[in-house]
Amino acid sequence: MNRALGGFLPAAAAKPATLHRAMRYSVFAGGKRLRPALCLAAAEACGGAWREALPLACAVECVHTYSLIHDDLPAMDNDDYRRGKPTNHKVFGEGVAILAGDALLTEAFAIVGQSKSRPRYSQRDMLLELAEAAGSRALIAGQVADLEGEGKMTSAAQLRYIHERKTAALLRCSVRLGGMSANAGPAQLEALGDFGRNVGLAFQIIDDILDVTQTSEQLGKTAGKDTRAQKATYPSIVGLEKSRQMAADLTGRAFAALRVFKGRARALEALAGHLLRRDK
Ligand code: GRG
Repeated sequence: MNRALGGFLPAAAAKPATLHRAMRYSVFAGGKRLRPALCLAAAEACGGAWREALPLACAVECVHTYSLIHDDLPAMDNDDYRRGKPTNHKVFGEGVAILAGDALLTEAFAIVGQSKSRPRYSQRDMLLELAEAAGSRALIAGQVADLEGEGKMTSAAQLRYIHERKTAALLRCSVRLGGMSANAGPAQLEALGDFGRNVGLAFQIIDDILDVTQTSEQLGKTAGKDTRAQKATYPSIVGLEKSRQMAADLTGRAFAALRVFKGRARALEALAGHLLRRDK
């Protein structure tokens, strides 16, 4: 993944070097590469070769990294640490951090534009898949609802709205793009979407749980931030135990969605299991 990402991104020395260094700083800051892993595993589940899914996996990671850089900005979550390192704007300044995020988002579409069409899916289908997940009705809608909800009473339904968009949309897109790279049939693509959505929701609930149960050192980012920002989280609305149960139920639903792959989705199963057990 790192080699492929390094190949797609402009070299650090390419002009404007500050911008390209800033883009690379966050892309190579030590993220878990969860979305790319899901993308490659989905391609394999559909009988495809993971190499064919690499460009799409890189594109999703670029969108994800852009969203983290912008989320950390003073105007949004105002965070000093991400992935155990100072956030992009702390190192490069706010202006360059905003532009590095913009450039990564744009680069993502350029990368999809370089990937191959498949018999069932054109490049246009793949571009639209990513655009929908990253756009104003999904990822950005979730971020807006999150911003507007700070300090206000939030219901469990509103929280689900936020998580489905802010977190689950890009995870769902990752597996669907992996499936598209393998020319997945309609039932397989539907199953991958279902899997991605449930894993995405479980992932976010676990993220909320870790925010209140782990230290900043363990997480590599500021722990306890949600509570201090008076952000609604699953633990704050339904409690820790119920949150754990909900994450386990969602993971169970994600596993159930994989039945259609008849044992060929082992990597996806392993990833979902790992997410439920993770401690950072
Ligand atoms: C700025 C449009 C815009 C959106 C920001 C990504 C995001 C939306 C906010 C960051 C805060 C947050 C809790 C988002 C939910 C998704 C999530 C859990 C991101 C962290 O993903 P990981 O753990 O990160 O996969 P790494 O660093 O491992 O890649």
